[in-house]
Amino acid sequence: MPTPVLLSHIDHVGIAVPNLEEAVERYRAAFGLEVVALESNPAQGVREAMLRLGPSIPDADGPASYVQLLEPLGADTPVGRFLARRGEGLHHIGYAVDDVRLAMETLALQGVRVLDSQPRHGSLGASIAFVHPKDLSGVLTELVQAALG
Ligand code: V0V
Ligand code: CO
Repeated sequence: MPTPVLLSHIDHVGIAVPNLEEAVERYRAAFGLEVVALESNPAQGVREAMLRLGPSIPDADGPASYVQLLEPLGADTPVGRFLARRGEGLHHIGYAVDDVRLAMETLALQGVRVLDSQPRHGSLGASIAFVHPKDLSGVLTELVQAALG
């Protein structure tokens, strides 16, 4: 059976940075982007800012997408290790899915390594799961099911 289309659009690009406030200011100055959410996620080891692109009226012209700036909460975290190894830069791509559990199961059946056994809590109330970069052409990939409403 062919795989159903699982990804609807790019929800966010995650960028690893050593200093969140400096990065927010740089993106604000460069592009005029504004922070719509600033959150700490201890389970993921990050403090992060979501900067919204696209329509100023959400959903008027399609779904919004975001730049997600990520500062590690410590050296021994995914983003902390990434910064030490590679320096700041593109860390992951988050794709919007309608059903994160269906996407996780569909990938697992193909032997693609889904890093989470259950959906986890993500920014803006989303349910998220990560997929190993080595199984997707070197790109750490996040499945994002947006919060309802
Ligand atoms: C590591 N590698 C990467 C990578 N991080 N490749 C591409 N993109 C990345 N971001 C490569 C690394 O170069 C190594 O390849 C190999 O993977 C193992 O690296 P490692 O140093 O052992 O790294 P670890 O221990 O951090 O493990 C890597 C994984 C880990 C991807 C398994 O970072 C992870 O579980 N990440 C998922 C959670 C996460 O990233 N959370 C932060 C974002 P070579 O050199 O051996 O070839 S939180 C978020 O986005 C939220 C909350 C949200 O959107 O709502
Ligand atoms: Co993310």
